[in-house]
Amino acid sequence: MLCDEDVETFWRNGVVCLRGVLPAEWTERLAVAVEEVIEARDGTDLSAMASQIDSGGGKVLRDAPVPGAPRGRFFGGTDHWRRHQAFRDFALASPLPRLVAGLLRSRRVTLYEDSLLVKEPGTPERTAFHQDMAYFHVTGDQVCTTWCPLDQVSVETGAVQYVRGSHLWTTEFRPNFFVSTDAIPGTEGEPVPDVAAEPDRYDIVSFESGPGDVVVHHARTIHGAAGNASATRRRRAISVRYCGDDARFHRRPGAPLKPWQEHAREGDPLGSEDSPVAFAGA
Ligand SMILES: O=C(O)CCC(=O)C(=O)O
Repeated sequence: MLCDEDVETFWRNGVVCLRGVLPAEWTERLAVAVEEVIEARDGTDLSAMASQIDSGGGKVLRDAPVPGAPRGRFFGGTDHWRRHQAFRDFALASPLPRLVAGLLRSRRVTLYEDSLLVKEPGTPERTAFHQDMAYFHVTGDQVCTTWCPLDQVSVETGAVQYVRGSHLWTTEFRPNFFVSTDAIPGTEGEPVPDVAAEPDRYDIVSFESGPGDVVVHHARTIHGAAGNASATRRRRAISVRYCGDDARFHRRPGAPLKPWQEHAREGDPLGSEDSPVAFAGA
């Protein structure tokens, strides 16, 4: 399913689109689970969070309202694999971990987290450009995110945009509030450049993709997305994030901690029940 060129593209550009690598049985089962999660409101209304940031005087990124469309919402959630069997199976038993092992050139792959990212039609909130590593309490070069669309996605509906080659930059960036360029207080590093404000300065790439395709980016690759400017088409996606052989626990001050990370020690290897092994090669 993976060829040498995919692996080389991933390491050269910091992102690669793998076409048709997830059988429909996986994406269809996940789509049912996603509706259950949305119905149960098991996550965060990021549009509501954006309004709170507005009220506090922060800078939220929004596109213009979509004519003729009701205002859509950006709904997100994290670590559904802990609560929902379909998410757990998707992260641990689908073709994803093996693909990741190949791309990361890693013998072993552990699960870091999953994130649900749904932009309903007419969602104005953009995803601010950011670097995943700034949120991850890990260090290492073999760390990545797999972005798995459940709908046909274009730039118009919020396909993720990646700054090609930015995984090679040596600057450490601060995490932001995802719908805002404002950095999370207490975090370390430089602010992420405002890529959306000056797109011509950057080598930006994005992919039209659909169910079965997976876009994999390196954890240091800068990326963001527009809102969903379609009046009718949803943009449902799940990101599953994985670590390879060289990843170790590394606390990043100010970045949100998961309960198990409060007790982890600097340099600990991953692979406990909180970061389960998803693939182990020979
Ligand atoms: O889906 C989005 O809008 C952003 C995705 C993202 O930033 C991620 O999965 O790391």
